Amino acid sequence: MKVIVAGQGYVGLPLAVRAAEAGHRVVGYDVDLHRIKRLTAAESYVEDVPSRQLLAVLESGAYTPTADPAALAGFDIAVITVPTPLRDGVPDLTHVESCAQVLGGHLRPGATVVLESTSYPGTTEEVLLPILEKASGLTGGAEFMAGFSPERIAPGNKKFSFDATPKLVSGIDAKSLNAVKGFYDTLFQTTVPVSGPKVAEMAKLIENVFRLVNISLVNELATLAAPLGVNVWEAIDAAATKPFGFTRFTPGPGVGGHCLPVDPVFLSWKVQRDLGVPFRFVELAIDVNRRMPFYVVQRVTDALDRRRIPVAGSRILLLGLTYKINATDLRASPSARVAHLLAGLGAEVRGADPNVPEDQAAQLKVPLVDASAEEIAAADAVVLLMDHARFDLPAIESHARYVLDCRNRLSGPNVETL
Ligand code: SAJ
Repeated sequence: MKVIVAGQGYVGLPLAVRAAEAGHRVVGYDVDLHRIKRLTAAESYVEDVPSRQLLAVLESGAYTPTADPAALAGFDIAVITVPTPLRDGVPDLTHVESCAQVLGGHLRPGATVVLESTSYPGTTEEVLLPILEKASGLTGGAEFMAGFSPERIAPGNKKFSFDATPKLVSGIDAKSLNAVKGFYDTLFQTTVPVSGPKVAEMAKLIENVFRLVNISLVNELATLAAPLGVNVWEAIDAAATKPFGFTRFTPGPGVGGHCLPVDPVFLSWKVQRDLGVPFRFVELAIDVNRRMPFYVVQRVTDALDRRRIPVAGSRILLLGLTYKINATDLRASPSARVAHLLAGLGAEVRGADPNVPEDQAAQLKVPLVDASAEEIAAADAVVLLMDHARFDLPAIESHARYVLDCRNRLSGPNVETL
């Protein structure tokens, strides 16, 4: 079929390449000309899509990246994978709305539009559908199909490959569900039909709220176990030996990325707006996670105090600044927050992270250095925030005068654990 994937980011590009490999004629549509230029040159900027894989579908002619809306004409299936960020803590659907407007102009009878971008229950039927109908003059259901199918991209997750992850599919009516399921059946080993878009929209949010709440649980436990004299890491590992009814999460300096700090707010915002009551678990989880960078700073300053070293003027080396282990993304990184807070206290802060891309280093407010023996030995305090595989952990143990280990990877008389 002629497939449009609107939005060629970490969700849209893997989907577009997979659809091209599955035999569809795919147009990868994005409004960012710089991205289109890189895609046309077979330069992938998404870690899960190697450039050689992109080159293959470009050369076969199955995949065409473009910023030109005219290329959308005559599509059979259009998938919307544009960002749904928060703006001042409130869901921002402007990218979805403008994308729907453009697609609506090319919507023909018998075609299908699927929303993949994460949003609150009701978005597909209450926001997307009216825009498509107005822009096309067609009636959803009767003349074109529509549905929601959440993305389950796990950046860098080698264990669950793209097509092996079951895909939820939904439609505004039976015909739409058939069309959406039929399309995804050509890409995924397993598709899971649900009764309507709201169920699929809610399921996605349940997946991420589940993670957010459980991460905040172990984070709060970490702040309580230390003064109780309990090693929370060992206790969690012990609990994780229970083979059923338990999922292991680990404490950390906070929760970053583009999913967990954002998606749950779509649900808590909708509940507050429509029901006038707070979704307390999400609000509490966000509050606990937001405090973790402050807790890390407190632990560092306490350790400096014990050695009569004022935090102002102290030299601190932070190891791992991206938002999650082995990730190359700084988005909403709690480590960057720790750096900012310590610099605000007058510390001379340096960061070391081999995963930070050159073009993102500038947004960090601290100089980036190598995690060399000299840098480690020269620091009054070292903080291991993300235990990237590329770090030499024994070197940290042997050269650091003091290290706060936020990932329970180090041991030694100079090591304290979060
Ligand atoms: N984190 C912890 N402790 C944990 C797990 C995560 O502190 O036990 C922190 C991470 O350091 C990071 C944040 O939480 O700062 C988010 O981590 P994440 O593992 O949820 O990673 P993300 O943001 O890349 O989440 C994505 C999500 N995928 C989708 O939304 C489609 C999530 O649902 C996946 O489960 C996750 O990837 C994954 O498993 O890789």
